[in-house]
Amino acid sequence: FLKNAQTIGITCVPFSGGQPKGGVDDGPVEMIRFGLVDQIEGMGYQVDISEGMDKYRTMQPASDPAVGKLKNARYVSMAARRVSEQVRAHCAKGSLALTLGGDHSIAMGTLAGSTAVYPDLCVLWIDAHADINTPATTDSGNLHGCPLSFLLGLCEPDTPATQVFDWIKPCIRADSLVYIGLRDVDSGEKALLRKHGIKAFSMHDVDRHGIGRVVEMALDHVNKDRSRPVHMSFDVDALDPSVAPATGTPVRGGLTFREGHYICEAVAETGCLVAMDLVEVNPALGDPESLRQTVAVGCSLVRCSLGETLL
Ligand code: EXY
Ligand code: MN
Ligand code: MN
Ligand code: MN
Repeated sequence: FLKNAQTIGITCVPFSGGQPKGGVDDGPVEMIRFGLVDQIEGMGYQVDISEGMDKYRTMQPASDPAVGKLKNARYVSMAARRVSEQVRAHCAKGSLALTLGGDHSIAMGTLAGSTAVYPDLCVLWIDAHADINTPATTDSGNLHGCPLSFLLGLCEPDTPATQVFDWIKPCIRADSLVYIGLRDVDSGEKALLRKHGIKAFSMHDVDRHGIGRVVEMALDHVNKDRSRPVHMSFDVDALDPSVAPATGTPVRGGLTFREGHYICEAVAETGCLVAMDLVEVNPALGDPESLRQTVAVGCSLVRCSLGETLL
């Protein structure tokens, strides 16, 4: 693959069906309103924006009864499928696929799309949460807590849930995934991480080793020679709520402003980034200043991942 893409293919996904709180569907438009496209163009990139973002709002089925415990399963599946097509098209053109969410269930689509073009890519999942519940282990039934179980092929086979998501084929190997930022992981998720030997750097590890060493260890685990394409899925709730307050499932004790940016800078330095998700910005939560701060930090993380702060 070609390192350092010169075109950024943006997919806006105004979608909130993977969790119960309204407003996260307005994340993309707020980041665009903040000037993200001009900022990216100002860095010298071409920008190519997917058409028809409003379709995500209108594709909700009239009836979507629970599938086992899963809520809005048909809606999530349809939206993610469309995301996968848009991300796949950007990657196929050699553009870096940047997806603005929306809740994290849309990563079923972003990773299905990116891996269709780059089957050998590795995944950095930056999050307070592990998002690896299966249809059986989830307590909440919220699909933003589940995308990785579908992508890794960990779901219990031949259930109604696997039928609704039958278009998702396992596309990520357990040893090609690494987490940074975890601090709120369900017991069923911990068992899955252990069972499949998935590498995870929690906030405890960040405290212990420092962010520089953690990112180096994470990249060494999945991308020793810095030669594989990288998909970074960045959930803004990985950051401490004092830095990114406007998000649906905040957890205290998160990454500082600099730690979050350091991760993005180190990824930019590899030149290997082919896809990035920036998700879970919810402009409806909190006061106007919380909103401005969270949108601004989301845009800043994107720019840093594209090399803004490299000298
Ligand atoms: N583990 C919890 C659940 O499955 O409901 C919380 C998940 C929150 C997921 C946020 C998006 O990262
Ligand atoms: Mn809205
Ligand atoms: Mn998440
Ligand atoms: Mn999260």
